[in-house]
Amino acid sequence: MSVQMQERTTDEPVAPHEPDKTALSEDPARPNGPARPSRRTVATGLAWAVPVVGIGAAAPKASASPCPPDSYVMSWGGSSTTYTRNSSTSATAVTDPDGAGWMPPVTLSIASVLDGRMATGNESGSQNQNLRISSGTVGGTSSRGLQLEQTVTGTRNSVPGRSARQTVTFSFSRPVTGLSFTMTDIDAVQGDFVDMVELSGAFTYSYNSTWLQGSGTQGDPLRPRYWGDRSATENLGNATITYPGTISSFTIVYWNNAPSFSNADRNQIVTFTDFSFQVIRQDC
Ligand SMILES: [Ca+2]
Ligand SMILES: [Ca+2]
Ligand SMILES: [Ca+2]
Repeated sequence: MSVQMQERTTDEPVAPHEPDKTALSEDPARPNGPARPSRRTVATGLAWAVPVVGIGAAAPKASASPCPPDSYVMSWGGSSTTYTRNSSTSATAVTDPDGAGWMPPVTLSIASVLDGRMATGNESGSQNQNLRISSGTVGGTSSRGLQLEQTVTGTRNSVPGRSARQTVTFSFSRPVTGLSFTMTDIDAVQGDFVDMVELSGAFTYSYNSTWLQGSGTQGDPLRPRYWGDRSATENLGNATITYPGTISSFTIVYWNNAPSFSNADRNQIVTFTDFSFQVIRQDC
């Protein structure tokens, strides 16, 4: 019989609690080893209030233009953005800050591809929040969230690791500069899931290094340091991502690094806060 323990959706208010501080394995190359504290965990244990800031790759400078930048916010659930979920693997968002004014709308196309033993939604099929906007705010922020929800499928006798994954491509209709957003709810529950997040391209990241680790690359994904289910009111699973250069698209790879499975529903969730960015026209 399946235990109905699920990763809480962001719609579900949960009272804050003292987080469990049982450490996960720090080495992504040895994902299935026993959870253990590491020297680095101890060394950074005092850095509660100091976010770690790193650079995923060398960032190009924004292209020169005589035009002042136009600022946009793709606001999940906000009136300035029209969001359409076509399916659990396809969505479109359109934002136009000044409506009929001279700033042109920007369209964001979102497309998910599933590999291996990975499906969208939860394992029992009773819920599917993938590419759905949360009804409430996420990660202790004032923003509603664009959610990814997925589950490993098949036998519980083996863990698929990264061979089961969701790859989400975000494509903008115009090149955007300085794209920034926060990912929330990067967490882990024993026997169930360990959120692993990789991003493409040249970005910087910032998070509370007491709770999160990694640089967001394939070899060193963003991931939690400790077991514990972060709720919608907590910011301990938050990582802020910024693409300082000009990009037209980026990709997220999301997978489950649980070292073993219990009978829990193996769904896992991460969310994105509003996307803020600039468009630099070349024709003013
Ligand atoms: Ca306009
Ligand atoms: Ca959670
Ligand atoms: Ca999560």
